Amino acid sequence: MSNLLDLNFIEDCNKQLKQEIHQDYQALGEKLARNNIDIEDVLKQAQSFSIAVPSWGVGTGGTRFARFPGIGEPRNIFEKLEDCAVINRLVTCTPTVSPHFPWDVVDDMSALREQADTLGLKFDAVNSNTFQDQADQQHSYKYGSLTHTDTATREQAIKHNLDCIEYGKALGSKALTVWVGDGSNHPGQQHFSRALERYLDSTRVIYNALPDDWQMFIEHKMFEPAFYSTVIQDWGTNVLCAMELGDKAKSLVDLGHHAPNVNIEMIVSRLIQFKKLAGFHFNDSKYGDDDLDSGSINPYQQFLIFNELVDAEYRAAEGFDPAYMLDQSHNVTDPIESLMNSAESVQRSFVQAKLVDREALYGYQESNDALMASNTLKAAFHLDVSPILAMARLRTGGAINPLQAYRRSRYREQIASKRPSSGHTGSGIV
Ligand code: RM4
Ligand code: MN
Ligand code: MN
Repeated sequence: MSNLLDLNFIEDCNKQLKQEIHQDYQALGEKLARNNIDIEDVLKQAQSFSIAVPSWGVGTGGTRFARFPGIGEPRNIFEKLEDCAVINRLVTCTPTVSPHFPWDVVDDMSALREQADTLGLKFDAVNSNTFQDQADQQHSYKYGSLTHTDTATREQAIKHNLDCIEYGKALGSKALTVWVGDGSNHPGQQHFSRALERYLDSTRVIYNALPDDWQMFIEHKMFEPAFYSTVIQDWGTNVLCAMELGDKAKSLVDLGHHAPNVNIEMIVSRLIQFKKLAGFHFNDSKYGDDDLDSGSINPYQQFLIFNELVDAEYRAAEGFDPAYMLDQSHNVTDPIESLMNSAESVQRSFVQAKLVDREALYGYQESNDALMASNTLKAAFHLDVSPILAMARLRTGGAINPLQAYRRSRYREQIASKRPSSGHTGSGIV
């Protein structure tokens, strides 16, 4: 496919950087050793981290105003997988892909699974889509899907989710993520509790169709496309529904789907405590559901979220097994570059959180030493763990500097001639 998948090429890219990275790794190792931390242990933790790439993220995104396509965009799920493989080849922490249906439906799902296998990829949670109409569909989702007032429309939306479970089974997935845009634009337009009752009636049917070893991830979002009210608008409604449905239903946290200034790390803690944390859609935001690159705006928040996650691991919290996924829209960057950067950014927060002196923190909490508690977190956040991340990649056959290697490969330029432009410049969510 490309020289990028060639071990020799990556080896060659790493050659010039190897000496420097060994020196930096050693220096950081000595620094950590002064705090009785073995850098090799931290490295193993870094290598254990993995995060799924969204199939819809490898195409250029857009806003409701316009989309400015890049060159060599993938035109179907097979090409999307090729790009995902390039990402994983270089960063080595993205071995899974989260597909979105019907966008990624193909006639032969087993062929898709085979291609993924060949590329060294597996599938994470499958996503349903009842937030837009498809060309061939009978009932419109203009006024809602799983919560629509019309029974036939609800049934159609339920059927789509059941189909997604079947696609997922064929691909080896173990979870269905359900996000609905259902809501209203005018006060009075929708009866709040009736709409939620309909949601629960619909999702119960979907829940009951889940295989025993599957989970249902419920995703909330405060607003957009509905601008007055949204049926599953926040983590409160989300977790109430997950509790109503049963143990296999959990709440998914998309970082951009909250009101500004909401304490997301605290929501995470609550969901962990009640065994209801499904996992994450990582991205960053400044104003709303901006879908910016993870850690590009507020890396401290991302670290504080991982502080809660690592704390749960440290305390061996029961039922704790969150799924990590990226969910971003790359409007002005090469999606492959953004996804590599973001995967590393999330991995960085994870590793930094591993370096929090947890016993010291608990001590400061018990003695009400607010300043030292805060400084304990800051100490880990300020550590530059780049050498650990680079060494983790080097030892697993990835690139010391993924971005540099990717640009040097000229993958995008090469692939552009094989993938003529789709010409689609209209608005688009992704
Ligand atoms: C939504 C939400 C969902 C994703 C779609 C494309 O805002 O984040 O997770 O499936 O976008
Ligand atoms: Mn999302
Ligand atoms: Mn979103």
